[in-house]
Amino acid sequence: MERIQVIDSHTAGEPTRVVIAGGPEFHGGDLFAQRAGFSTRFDQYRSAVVNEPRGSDVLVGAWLVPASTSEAACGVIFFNNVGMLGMCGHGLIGVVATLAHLGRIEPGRHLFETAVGTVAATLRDDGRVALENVESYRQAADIPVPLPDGNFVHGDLAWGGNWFLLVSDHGLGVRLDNVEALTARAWSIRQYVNANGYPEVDHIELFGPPTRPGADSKSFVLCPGKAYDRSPCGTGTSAKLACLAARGELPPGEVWHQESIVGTEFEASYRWVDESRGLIVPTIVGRAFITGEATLLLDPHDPFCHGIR
Ligand code: PYC
Repeated sequence: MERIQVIDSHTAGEPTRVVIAGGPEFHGGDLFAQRAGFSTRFDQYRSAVVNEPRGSDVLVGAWLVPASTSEAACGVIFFNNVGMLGMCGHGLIGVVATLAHLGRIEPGRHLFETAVGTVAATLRDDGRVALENVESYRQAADIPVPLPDGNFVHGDLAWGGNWFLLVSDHGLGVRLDNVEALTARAWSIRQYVNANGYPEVDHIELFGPPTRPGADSKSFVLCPGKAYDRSPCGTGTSAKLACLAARGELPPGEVWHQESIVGTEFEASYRWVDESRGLIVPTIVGRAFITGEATLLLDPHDPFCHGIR
């Protein structure tokens, strides 16, 4: 019987399962290479940790691995029900809350290495975390996307640690009771852009007017495995900031309140890295709550030892 120790949390409603012990050994080095090694050699552990019967489609996993430098608290490999992620904003906030829960970090600024770059997270005394994400940018604006009914929507393509297509003219209510229609629309948009020159787009964001007092916008974010993000999505909000910055619709330093489909919120702002190239560093502020401490048991006789894939 193999044992894997995990800490579960949620950030603004979106769950994260952090693997703190057990499973394959990682020997450090560049995080992109460590993620590639995990993906090619140990994908069954990804599935065992996040997929049913131990997990669910919405669960994001975060495997703590050695960092390549001593300046970083650790390296983190993020993954979901269908594969690897680049960065994960809600997940990183979950990692910080987990390490604080374990007494491994104190309030203050900490660095974390991910497969797409090093990020900084400041744990505040009140438990909130301010995440300085990887450099983000808008790659293309107003890409026309035909819908099955013959109408068109338009999307901005942006990088925020994962690739997003951001769509506002989708015509649907961004409400929890409309999740099926939002999922179908986002999935058809994703299939079109992936088949027509943008195979890298992994997440789709549909925006609408906010319902929460003080919020600037509400979003529905569809993840690569067809689950929707319960949080406003840290990397997605970073992509949103890059688009707002590129359009001149949000000055650096001003706070953007991004509401999620379940009514939770991230506070987001940015600073320019290179205005001429539209490069920003986003800061996302949110909070995670610990929901469980568990040991996963991997019984080799169990037909679903490595999850239902
Ligand atoms: O918060 O960046 C995020 C994220 C990505 C996928 C799910 N959450």
